[in-house]
Amino acid sequence: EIVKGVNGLDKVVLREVRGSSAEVYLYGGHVTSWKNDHEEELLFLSNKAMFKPPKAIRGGIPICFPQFGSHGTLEQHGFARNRFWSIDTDPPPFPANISHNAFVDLILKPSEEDAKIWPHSYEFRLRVALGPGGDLMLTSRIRNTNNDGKAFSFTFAYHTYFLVSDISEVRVEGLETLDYLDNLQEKERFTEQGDAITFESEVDKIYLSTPSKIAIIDHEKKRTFVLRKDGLPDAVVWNPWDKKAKAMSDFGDDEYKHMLCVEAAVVEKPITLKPGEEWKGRLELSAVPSSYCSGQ
Ligand code: TA6
Repeated sequence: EIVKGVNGLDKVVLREVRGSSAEVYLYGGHVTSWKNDHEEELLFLSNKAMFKPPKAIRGGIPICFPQFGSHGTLEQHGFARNRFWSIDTDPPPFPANISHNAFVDLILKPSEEDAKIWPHSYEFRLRVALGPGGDLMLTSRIRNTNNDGKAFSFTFAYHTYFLVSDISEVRVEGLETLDYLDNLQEKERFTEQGDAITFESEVDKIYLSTPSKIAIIDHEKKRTFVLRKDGLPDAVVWNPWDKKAKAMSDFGDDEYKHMLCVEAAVVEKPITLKPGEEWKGRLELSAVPSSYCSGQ
C-alpha cells in the first residue's frame, strides 16, 4: 500500500508472509529499506538523508540512469533518482518462473523538462519484489519509444548501500584478479590482486566484466550478502572513508564505518537501444548467515 513517508513523500511498503519487508519511495523509485524476517535492517540509510527533491536520498538503492558517473551534460548519476515515479498500472507480463510474493511495479517516463536535457523518449519500468526467502529483487526494463527512429545509449547502476557492522571487518569475494578502473586515479585501469577485498581507506573502483555473483561478508555480524545480477556486467565498489564522509552534508562523519556500496552496473560499455528495443537488468540480493557461506 502507498503511505506517507519522510517529509510526506509517498512510499510503498512491501511485506512478505514470513515477515521480511521493503520500502520504496515513489521519489526516485528508491528502495530505502529491506528487512529480513527478524526485522533487521539490511540496507544503509544515512541519518542525514534529506528526503527533499531534487536531492537524491542518501542510502538504500539509488537508481543511476541514464548515466552512471559525472561526465557530459547530465548531473552525476543521471536524473532517474531525482524524479517522481508512478505506479505502473499496466505492467507487461513477467516470466512466470520469477516467483515472488510481494511486489510493486513503478514506471518513469520523461517529462518535457527531461527531454530538454536528454532528448529521448523511453519507458523505464521497475519491479521491486520480495522473494519467498526474503530476497530483494529489482528488475529494470528500459524500452526506447522514440518515434523519430533514433537509437539512444545509456549507462546504469543499482547504487546499493549495504549496512555493515564495521567496514574494517568486511570482505568482498568474487572480484579477485579482475580489471578495474580506479576513480581515485583518473579512472586508470588496474588488475585486482588475488584474494578477497578488504577495506582500510577510501575505495572507488569500477570492476569490469564481473561474475553474476558477488559476496559481501560482514564478519562481525556473521552475515553474508549475496548479490546476483543479470544484464549488468560491471560492479562498482565504494566507501568514502573519513575525509569524503565529512565533505558530504547528507552523510554522518562516522557513517562510512557502517556502509559499503557494491553496485551492479553497466559502465564500461553503454547499452544502445534502437526504437522498440528493450534492455533488462536484474538484481537479486539475499542475506544469509555466514556460517555456511564463506568460501563458496
Ligand atoms: O558509486 C561511486 C560514486 O560514483 C562515487 O564516486 C561517489 O560520487 C558516489 O558515487 C556517490 O555519488 P552521489 O552523487 O550519490 O553523491
